[in-house]
Amino acid sequence: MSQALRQPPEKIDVKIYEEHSSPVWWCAGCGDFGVLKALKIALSELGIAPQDLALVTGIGCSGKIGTYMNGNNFHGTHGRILPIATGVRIANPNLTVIGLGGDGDGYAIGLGHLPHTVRRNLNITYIVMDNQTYGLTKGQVSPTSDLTYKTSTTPEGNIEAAVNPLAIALAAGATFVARAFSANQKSQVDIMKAGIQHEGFALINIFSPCVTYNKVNTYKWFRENAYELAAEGHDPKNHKQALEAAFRSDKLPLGIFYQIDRPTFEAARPGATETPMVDLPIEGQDHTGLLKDFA
Ligand SMILES: Cc1ncc(C[n+]2csc(CCOP(=O)(O)OP(=O)(O)O)c2C)c(N)n1
Ligand code: SF4
Ligand SMILES: [Mg+2]
Repeated sequence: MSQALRQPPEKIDVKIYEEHSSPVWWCAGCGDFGVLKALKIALSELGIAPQDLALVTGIGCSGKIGTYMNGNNFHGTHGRILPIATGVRIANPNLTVIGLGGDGDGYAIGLGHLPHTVRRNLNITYIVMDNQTYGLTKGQVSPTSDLTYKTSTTPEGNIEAAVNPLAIALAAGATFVARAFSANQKSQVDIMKAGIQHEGFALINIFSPCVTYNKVNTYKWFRENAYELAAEGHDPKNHKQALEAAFRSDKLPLGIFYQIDRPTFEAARPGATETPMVDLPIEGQDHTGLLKDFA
């Protein structure tokens, strides 16, 4: 359905996302708290109830977010958020599918999945909580760590150039690419709402400081080095401008870099309008071969 024809959503009480959640074990001050809060607000404002949500989470401090809120949570294996989210989305297109994980999960072991999920343009929102380190395993270097960043595995400083996930997504044919900062609640909520409502794959990279291990990319550092793209008249339909913003390194732009319409995988797939896989009867299908191979 086009955005114009959609009925305005009915807001849901944000407290509903706090029901059935487990105690939060993040360090005090962790940037992921800001992401969790913004996500709950975005979902409540969009009127998406927990039972209509599929949260596919990775392994890392960030990946715990799925157990800290109410919704259907698939806590997968490290680096496999996108293939799992793809399966969920294809099997049940009635769910709002949101992938959530870290920079290590998504841009190291899981990086190979990113361009392929991007070019498929499935209706999935992928939120990466980017703290430029491996938080859960005690602060090793990550694919988005700055050059010279010192860790237990890079005692003399990181000598590898960081990956540029936004540029990778843009080059692969992304229809929605954005970046937020976990301490900026209002703009983060707006970006999340736009990404979730976007018809297609949305990559949202969120700077989410690790206060325990990353002593370089701190809240103060982001406040001094990040700025809002919208303030300089950025056109989110302009691919060249989006790429230029993605490659900017003297200052870090925040906001929606790029958003265009392109048919989703679901819409382009023959038979997409037929009964979703999840509603097909299981009787009459022969799974003995599969069971023999995997059970
Ligand atoms: C296949 C596999 N390899 C390695 C690990 C160990 N491991 C767990 S979390 C993690 C990295 C976490 O970093 P990130 O994804 O950035 O999440 P953060 O903790 O920073 O939020 C690693 C390497 C694992 N669990 N599984
Ligand atoms: S180690 Fe870092 S990323 Fe993990 S909970 Fe603590 S502050 Fe957050
Ligand atoms: Mg990380």
